[in-house]
Amino acid sequence: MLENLTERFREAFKSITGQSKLTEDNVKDAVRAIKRALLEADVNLAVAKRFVDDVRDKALGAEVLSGVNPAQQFIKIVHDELVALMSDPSSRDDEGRVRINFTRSRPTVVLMAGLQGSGKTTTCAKLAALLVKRNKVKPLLVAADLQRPAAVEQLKVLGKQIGVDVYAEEKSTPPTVCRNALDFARKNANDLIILDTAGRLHVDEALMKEVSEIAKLTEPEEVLLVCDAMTGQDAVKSAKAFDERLPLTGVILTKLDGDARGGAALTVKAVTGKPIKFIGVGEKIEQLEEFFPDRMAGRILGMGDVVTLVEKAQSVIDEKTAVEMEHKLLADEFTMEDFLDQIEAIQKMGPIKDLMKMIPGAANLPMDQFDERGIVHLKALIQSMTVRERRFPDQLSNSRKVRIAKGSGRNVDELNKLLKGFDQMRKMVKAMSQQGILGRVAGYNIKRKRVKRLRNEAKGASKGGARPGLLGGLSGFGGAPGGMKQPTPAEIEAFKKRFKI
Ligand SMILES: Nc1nc2c(ncn2[C@@H]2O[C@H](COP(=O)(O)OP(=O)(O)OP(=O)(O)O)[C@@H](O)[C@H]2O)c(=O)[nH]1
Ligand SMILES: [Mg+2]
Repeated sequence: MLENLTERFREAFKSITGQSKLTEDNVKDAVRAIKRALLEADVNLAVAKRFVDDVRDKALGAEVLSGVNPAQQFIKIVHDELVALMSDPSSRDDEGRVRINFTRSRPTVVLMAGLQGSGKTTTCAKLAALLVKRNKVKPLLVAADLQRPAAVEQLKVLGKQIGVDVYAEEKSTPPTVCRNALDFARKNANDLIILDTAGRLHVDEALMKEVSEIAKLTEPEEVLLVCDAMTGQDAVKSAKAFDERLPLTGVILTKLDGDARGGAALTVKAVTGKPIKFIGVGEKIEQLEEFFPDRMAGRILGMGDVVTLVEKAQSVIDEKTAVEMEHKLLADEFTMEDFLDQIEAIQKMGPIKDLMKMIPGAANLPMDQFDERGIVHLKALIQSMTVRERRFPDQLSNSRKVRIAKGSGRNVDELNKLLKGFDQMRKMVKAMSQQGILGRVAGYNIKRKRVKRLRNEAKGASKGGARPGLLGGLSGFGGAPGGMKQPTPAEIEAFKKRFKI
């Protein structure tokens, strides 16, 4: 889904990666690449232009955050602009979920409209199934497409499949079917009716007349336009045409699973002012999802759940621990025990591979090297060392190495690799901390004075033998964008569930 767009954005960020600052020049290059990416995605010119102008202004006006590198800061700006492009707060409830305008005075009416083959009939059934689950409603599907001979039968089959009643009439007209369906729904105790209407190859007068007549007659609470994402700008154009004739309340974008470019997803809201409410991501009944602009932006940028990762990291590492570690490293007191602590803390955050996936660009990493078994082996080796050996791993004799390897069920080669890796890591982290980067890596904007105070406190703590739970253990995982909102309790719960914490 949206692979091409993701790839183009990745390329656009290249000109900023590794730069020390966002400057007029490097921002210009990145912005030009983003514009190209959007145009290739079939985003219309006006929308693309406005988008990159906004990104440029924000990037150049952004204050330098010491907790974030320029590429991350830039990605965050693009992410937020993408979200803004696709969002419509008025179509969301208090929890940020898609709002359906249910009424209590009569069965709620949802009218589905759209071009031929866009996925109306399938989506009627998908939506009914989704709302049964989400809102505990009792829907009725209405066969108001009398254009195509097999349409009624298709809806009946789908209704049967999901256990939802279907209302159909023989030798009738669509407006009559819909009006009678309302009466039937009242008697049948249905609190929701979904009208499946006919489609045409192109927007034409006969089609528009028929659906607007149905809309006038049934006064639907929701008029949803079903659009095929794969048709890009044509989908957007048809949305505009329908919007002029029907009181649209939202769009359902189907076949996003087959859409590599993403132009319709990006521009429907900007061009028509109507929000995407649901997306179709496959042919199966359950493959209809509520649309969340922030998740979509994350998908498009290929940054997975980096925002969640950063929030999670912030909740695990506190500022004080980061500074304590910096002190320990500078004083050469970083031991294998601290290393073990780090490994354990990272493990607590969830399966390593899942965590890796949340890191931008992680798709390019050799995932196999981050498996759980490897970590278990490392732990076994460290655990079979004595406390002294853990503190002074560089002083291990050969016979001690053999003993440690045996005790852990591993071999000396593996132990040597661990020792070498540990030594390299210590050197690398020490070099970083001497440049004062460590605090930044952990994602904190630690003010100089504060560092001094914390450092003094840390000195006392490490003398007393206190050990930090976790080094800015995510060093190299990237820092937290500044000003990141704190996760809500519900988000934390969802995250815990996802990573089985
Ligand atoms: N891959 C994929 N296929 C979909 C999706 N939604 C619908 N389809 C397929 O698109 C085709 C057309 O779907 P229909 O529901 O019959 O479309 P329609 O708009 O009712 O068509 P008409 O009634 O002829 O106007 C079917 O083969 C569906 O399975 C989706 O989200 N992903
Ligand atoms: Mg149909």
